[in-house]
Amino acid sequence: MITIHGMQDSGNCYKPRLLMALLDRPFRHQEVSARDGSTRTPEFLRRNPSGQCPLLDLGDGRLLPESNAILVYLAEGTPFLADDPFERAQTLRWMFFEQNAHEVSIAVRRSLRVYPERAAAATGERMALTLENGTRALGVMETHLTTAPFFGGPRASVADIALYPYTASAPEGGFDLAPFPAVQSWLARIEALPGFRSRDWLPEG
Ligand SMILES: N[C@@H](CCC(=O)N[C@@H](CS)C(=O)NCC(=O)O)C(=O)O
Repeated sequence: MITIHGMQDSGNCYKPRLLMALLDRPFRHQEVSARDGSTRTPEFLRRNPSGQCPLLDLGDGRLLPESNAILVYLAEGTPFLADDPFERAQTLRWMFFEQNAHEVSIAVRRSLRVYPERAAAATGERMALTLENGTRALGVMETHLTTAPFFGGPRASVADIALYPYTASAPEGGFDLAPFPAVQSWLARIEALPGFRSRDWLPEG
């Protein structure tokens, strides 16, 4: 049985959980957290030297960190990852965008606002820069979504699953989604997918 080691309220950790729910596949969730030190134990660092979650444990000794790598692995052979090389590359393009331009501003600004232990790092300069960069990333998404219903292809793909969590929680980071109506419609399309679960959902058992 697959185990996903993750923090329940982390968007990066929500991504593989959401894909497994959409695929209706069984898995276990193992809670780990930067706040209780469980991502810094020698045992966890042996399994993932970056000390970060999510961490996919295939149960046969194989381990895979990095949320978007986990999505690509789990989606192989499913409608969430195209076989066509160009469509697959478009999917990866948006997943790289998510890590390079979106997560680093939108998720970071949310964490600076939401987690008290990060308050000291929430300088005025940093808050202004993440707001500017995150708003620009939302604008790039809005432009794309005025011509296409999803990222990476004509149907929902792992690019959409990579982009969904921190876009949905962007208001927690102080981002106003009102100027981005196409992004709001896309969020609603993802939430209407069969099997969709919200971030607070965990598998039973
Ligand atoms: N690029 C990584 C980022 C992972 C990441 O930042 N994880 C955070 C939770 S959202 C974490 O593990 N923080 C704990 C720590 O750094 O100690 C991914 O997409 O998986």
